[in-house]
Amino acid sequence: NLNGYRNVEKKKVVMGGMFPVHRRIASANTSSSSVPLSLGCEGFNFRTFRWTQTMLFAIDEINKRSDLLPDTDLGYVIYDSCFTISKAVEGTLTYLTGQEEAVPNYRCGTGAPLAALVGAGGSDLSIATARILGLYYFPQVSYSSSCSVLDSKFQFPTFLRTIPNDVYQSEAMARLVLHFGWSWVGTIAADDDYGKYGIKAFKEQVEEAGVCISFSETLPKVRSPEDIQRIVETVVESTAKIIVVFSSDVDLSPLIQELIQHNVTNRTWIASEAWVTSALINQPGVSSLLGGTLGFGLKRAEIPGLQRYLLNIDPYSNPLTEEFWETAFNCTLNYSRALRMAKEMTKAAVEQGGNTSLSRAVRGVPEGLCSGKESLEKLSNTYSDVTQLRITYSVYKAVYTVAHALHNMEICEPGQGPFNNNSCADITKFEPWQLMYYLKNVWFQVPHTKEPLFFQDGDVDGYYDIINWQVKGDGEISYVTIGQFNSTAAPDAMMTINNASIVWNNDELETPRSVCSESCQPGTRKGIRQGEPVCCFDCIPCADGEISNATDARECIQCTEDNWSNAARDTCVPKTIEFLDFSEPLGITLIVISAVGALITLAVGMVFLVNLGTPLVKANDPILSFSLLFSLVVTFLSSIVFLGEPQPWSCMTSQVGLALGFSLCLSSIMGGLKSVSLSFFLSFFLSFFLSFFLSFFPQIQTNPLVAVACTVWLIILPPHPVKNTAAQNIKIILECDEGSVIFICCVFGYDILLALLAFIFSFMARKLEDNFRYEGKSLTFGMLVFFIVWSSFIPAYLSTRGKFMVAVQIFAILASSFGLLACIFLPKCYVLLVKPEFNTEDRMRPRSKPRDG
Ligand code: TCR
Repeated sequence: NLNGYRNVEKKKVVMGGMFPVHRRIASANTSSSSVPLSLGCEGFNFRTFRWTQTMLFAIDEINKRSDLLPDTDLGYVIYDSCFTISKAVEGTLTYLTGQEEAVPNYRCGTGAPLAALVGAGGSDLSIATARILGLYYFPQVSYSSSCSVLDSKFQFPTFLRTIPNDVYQSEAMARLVLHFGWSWVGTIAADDDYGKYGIKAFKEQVEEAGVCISFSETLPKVRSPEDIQRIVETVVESTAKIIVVFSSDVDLSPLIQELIQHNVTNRTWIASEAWVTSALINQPGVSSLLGGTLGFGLKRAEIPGLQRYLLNIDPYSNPLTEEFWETAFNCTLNYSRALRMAKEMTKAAVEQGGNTSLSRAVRGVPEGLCSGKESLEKLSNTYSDVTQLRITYSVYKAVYTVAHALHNMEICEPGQGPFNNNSCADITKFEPWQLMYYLKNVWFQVPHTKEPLFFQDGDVDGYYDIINWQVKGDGEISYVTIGQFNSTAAPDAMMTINNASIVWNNDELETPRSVCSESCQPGTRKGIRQGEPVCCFDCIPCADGEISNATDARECIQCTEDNWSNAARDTCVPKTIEFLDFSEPLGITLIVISAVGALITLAVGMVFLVNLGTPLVKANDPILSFSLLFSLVVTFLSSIVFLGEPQPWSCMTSQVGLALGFSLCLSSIMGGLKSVSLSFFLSFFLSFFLSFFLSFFPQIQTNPLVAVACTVWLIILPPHPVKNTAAQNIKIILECDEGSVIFICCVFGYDILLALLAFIFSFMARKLEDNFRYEGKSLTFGMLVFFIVWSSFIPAYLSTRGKFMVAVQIFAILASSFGLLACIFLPKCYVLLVKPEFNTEDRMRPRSKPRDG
């Protein structure tokens, strides 16, 4: 009585259908002491049962049509794959071999040729069945197996599907994540081909774009509270606010229940197509967890008449409808069947006028019994909910695909067929590969939606609605389509999203952010954290002299030599230029001191000039005295040239002036001493030595060697101003570079030699002659001052920085010049100005042998 044919004369073809009507198989009896039986299934799934009924509805529709398969009636065999590979394989083998079907699989129409198998459900099931069916080149049209591996025509030669390949969905997800700038996401995948391949493709695309995966978890296929608990902990602990879930609703629902228990909120979930509109997930209480979810749904369609068909289901028509009814109304039909039998018996008995005891039993209907007349309309059940016909529509398309292929086979004109010798296939006894030919080349418009359907390598185009879960006032969630993804569009137009219409989790107005580390501001650079993804980093401030002017800079940039980083380290600013200026207090002081020094020297010169004829002046070779005074003026004035911004001329003048000034000064002193030394005690060698160095112009005492050396120095490697950027970071010190260290060493080394000699001679001369005693003493003293000043100069000079080095230099020059001036000329001036009575020939003449007299 399962005969689905309306017209007995028509040809018959049977179509197979396989649906995961149950969620799992009943737990196995592991004892091997008895014959193993095919396991029963449990967990009735209303949603997938709707798909089953949709197949029957479509077949019904086709059979009623006169333009599609006019001479053929479609029958069907339905198998329950129970969401399990073994059951799917079992069903396939049963289907192919035509053996006794196991309850609750049911068949309508026997003895007719088998057309394609519609379905198998999930990808892992389809992969298993497609391998078997492929052996016989038996076509399979799937409505929900979207896994990318199924597109291999080599492995699955007869597999076709009306659901887009998951590569499109993974790409769409990746684009969605990138669209909102999320760089830190967690992923959860089902432990099947759908989840694994889907999430793999997503990860690959997203990681290429620089997004990091915070965690990747796999949902257990079989109940495992520990695994669920572990995943919950990961989700709670992770800082990723975006969680991408590639899983069917059945596998995901235990995790969702557990997350609700843990009150997890403030996450945005990205749903794959399999759970995006699932009533199993969208149950009361999920709004705080799943509100704001974004996901991808297949094309939705209205199928007129489907709802009426679904509601008009006859509970008694087959074992699945019975179970459906019993589950939906939580009652049992078995009793009522028994009672119906009892009723009939009663009727018969009454007709026979006999015993009435049975009729009493009929009246006392026990609790929990279904009448079979319960109203499905009042029961709001996923089964009869036709608002989200997505997979359902895919099932509908799959059935029509097979029907159209059969139709094309049926209308084949003999002699114009596609097969050998232009033959046609006979619809009453065709080979599977012949139907496969027609299936591959099918092209039709789906009824009601007018969507054209055709296969490209067994696949259809990728089209998805982007669905947002928006929480309404009463806590219920509505699915709002906020955008589309279309794989056939141009790459940058594939995804369209209306950002404004999105409602985020907990009514947040702003797009949630999900980053591991906030981006690094200018002035800092990214510092990787060892062993963590690249999205997690520390922001390390740039070092002195380095800057970063962009956010998320990987490296700091070194400022150029003349620049230095500002306090914020985001721009290079010019270094401050430093030199000892005339106008600053220290500069002014130094100028005043040297000017005073020069003036005093000039004044002394005046005094000497006035007293030119006096014995004191005459006694000390006046020319030498004046050249000494002149050299002191030169050194005083050359110290002024050290000040101010160094210029080529000032560098040359200051260095050379100083060198020449000192050498003139020291040779004048030596000149005075020479006569002393020579006339009194010096050996031949010393006199030769001295005459070589000093006595080219004995009167002027300026050694031409020094002048020559200085000229060569100025021509070859002149002292010049340089910017010293190395000494101090934030300043450029303008200073004079000596040009040639060798020359400066030679010139000043010569000065030092002179100074040493002068010191030695004066020290010795101090005891020699009475006349010379005072002179010798004052010279010794002057040279001592000179040495002390310059030897203390060296450490002072080395320990100062910047413009103060110049100041130290000037101090040394001034101090030594003042020292010489004071020691040599103060006593003389004293005599000349204060005690002129001492200025007599007598006094100036050497005392005759004092010790004798
Ligand atoms: N493809 C999945 C299974 C699946 C599914 C669904 C299961 C899809 N959509 C909706 C239940 C409800 C998409 C697969 O395994 O390929």
